[in-house]
Amino acid sequence: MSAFENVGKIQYEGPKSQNPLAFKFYNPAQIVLGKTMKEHLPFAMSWWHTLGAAGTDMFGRDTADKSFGAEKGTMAHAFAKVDAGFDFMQKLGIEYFCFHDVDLVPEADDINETNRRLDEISDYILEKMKKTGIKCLWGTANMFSNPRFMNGAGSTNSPDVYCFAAAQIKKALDLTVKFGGKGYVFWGGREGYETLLNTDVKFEQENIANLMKMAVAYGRSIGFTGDFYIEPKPKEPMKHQYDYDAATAIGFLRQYGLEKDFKMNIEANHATLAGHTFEHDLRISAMNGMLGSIDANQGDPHLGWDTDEFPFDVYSATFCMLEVLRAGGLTGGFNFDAKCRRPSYTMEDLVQAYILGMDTYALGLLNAEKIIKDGRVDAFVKERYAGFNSGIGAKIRAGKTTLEELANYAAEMKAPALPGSGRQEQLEAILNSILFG
Ligand code: XLS
Ligand code: CA
Ligand code: CA
Repeated sequence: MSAFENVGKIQYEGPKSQNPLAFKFYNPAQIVLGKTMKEHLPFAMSWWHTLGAAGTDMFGRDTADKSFGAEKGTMAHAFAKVDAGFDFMQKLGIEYFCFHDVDLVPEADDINETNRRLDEISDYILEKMKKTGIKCLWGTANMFSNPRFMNGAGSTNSPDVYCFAAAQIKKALDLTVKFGGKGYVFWGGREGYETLLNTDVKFEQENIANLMKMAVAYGRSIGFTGDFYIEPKPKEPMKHQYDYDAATAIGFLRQYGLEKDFKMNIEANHATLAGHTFEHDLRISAMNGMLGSIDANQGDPHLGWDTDEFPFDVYSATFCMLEVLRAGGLTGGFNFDAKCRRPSYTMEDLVQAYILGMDTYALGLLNAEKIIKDGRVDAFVKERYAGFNSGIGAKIRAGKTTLEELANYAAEMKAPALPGSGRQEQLEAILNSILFG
């Protein structure tokens, strides 16, 4: 019996519906700016949170039952998770999933046995994919849970551990290719440091870059044509993580010649942990041609850690979708790297959480469409820089000026006029009238 036996296929019922098991805003077939909502919003299920996380925190054990009728830590449980996961995705109309290697099977003491288990489960997953049409968004290797990675994976001080990281990446890439995954993620959870007293940062970063180069070479050799992603995060579990934010990660990729094979996987909660807005990191990625995929979740401004909540903040989803639409869409998708709050422990809560997330992004998309069609915000930004369209401004933009020439220009003017109001409050009011007017 499936854990979601009592849940039927989730349907769109419209904004007035009071049915907690229906979409209010996500209407897959609805056309928005020439594409269906489903095409705009390729949603993915995170294997780890959805089928694994059961509420354990620093102070208490599981509240949810994610045994799916089998004993945890066994292959029977791994198979039960596949059945539950595909049932769940089908009921919600979710087209993709994302996984870490060790989300799929219990890790054995011997990596050869772990790999054998992965072969077994991936055959079964592949069968399910063929039957249901569900696809893989991205795969990754968990290089942070096992104690061997206490000092990092690519950044470890141990060459032996480095080889285990390589072995896991190789296998996770094999699986990603087997599933036809669109992307492969590097999230450097333990790639960072606690104190410079014991750390050679340059040495560690060079080793990480080498590992990534080997991953690209291997991936391309087995037919992986998708994107590699870095998923930035400033801290947690490490005090300082190397992929602090999009700007830092992009600089790293360029320094080591990896920028052609990589894009960003931007997680909302990680951007805010870095002291940015979500849309900031999306903009930085997009303007560098590196906006690949999104981990759709949100943090809590009152808590300083990675709470991985289901997205509920419609303003944030709106600003996100504005960036995504302006960038021409994602090559990846929207992965709900999110978990229910600990007291929301039933399977129905999980279904409702995904409905909330999907509805929030549908609202974000609809709002972004309105803002773009209204045009006032875009027009203001264009006008704000219009001084650079002619005269000395145009010459500056063309890169045809010298510092002396500009200094002489300034001297002749004696003092410039003020540069024009930023009109932030007016723009915010316009936004509200577009959204709620
Ligand atoms: C943890 C990360 C992780 C990555 C994949 O904070 O979000 O789950 O998405 O390793
Ligand atoms: Ca997170
Ligand atoms: Ca994530």
